[in-house]
Amino acid sequence: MANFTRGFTGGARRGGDTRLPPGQYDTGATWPVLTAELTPTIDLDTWTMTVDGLVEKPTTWDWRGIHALPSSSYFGDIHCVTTWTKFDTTFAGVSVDALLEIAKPKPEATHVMATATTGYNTNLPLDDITDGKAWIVWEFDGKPLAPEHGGPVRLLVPHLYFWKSAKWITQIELMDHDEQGFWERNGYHDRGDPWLEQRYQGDA
Ligand SMILES: Nc1nc2c(c(=O)[nH]1)N[C@H]1C(S)=C(S)[C@@H](COP(=O)(O)O)O[C@H]1N2
Ligand SMILES: [Mo]
Repeated sequence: MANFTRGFTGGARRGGDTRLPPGQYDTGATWPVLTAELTPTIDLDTWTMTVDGLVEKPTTWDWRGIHALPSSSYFGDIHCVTTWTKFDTTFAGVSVDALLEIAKPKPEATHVMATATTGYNTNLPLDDITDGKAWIVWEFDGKPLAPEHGGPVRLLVPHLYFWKSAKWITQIELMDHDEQGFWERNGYHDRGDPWLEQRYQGDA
């Protein structure tokens, strides 16, 4: 019988509980797919990403244009409100900061709505997608992001529950107020910090 230590086996917790937010479990090597709508087929020749609303310069990037921006990657964990956490993910794309540097949010902008080509949307405080906390990504583990995981391009906001990371994102609209997106209207929290366990409306 193999002699093993709990904590060093696949699927077991690593690094004790310190990396696992309250109420979460380690999903190990698997990456569950959670999609409310059908996975869309997206043509890279016509794909665009727009930042508009309360900005000085509403801007739309095409596939070439967004790849011309400085690349940026994320290495770390992701947390879904359905209680799985995936450790040590690697995503690559561009930082949302790079897009905002060009579009220039107006001073009155406080929140954003991130919208997918499918109509799925989710709201975020502007502060949660600035200063190196959010990315527009097209690679996972060095390979093109799979369609079921939001490929060709999704939003990644890893410090919040993963429903904030809109798959197939095409628009970030800057607003001077908060407005609820798809899951928020259906009872999920407006912010969704996994460390504060902000799962549902009414949670701290
Ligand atoms: N467009 C879109 N984005 C979405 C969702 C969705 O249903 N549609 N689900 C959200 C939820 S609840 C989670 S947990 C993650 C799941 O991403 P994954 O399927 O790549 O694990 O995407 C988020 N982004
Ligand atoms: Mo989720």
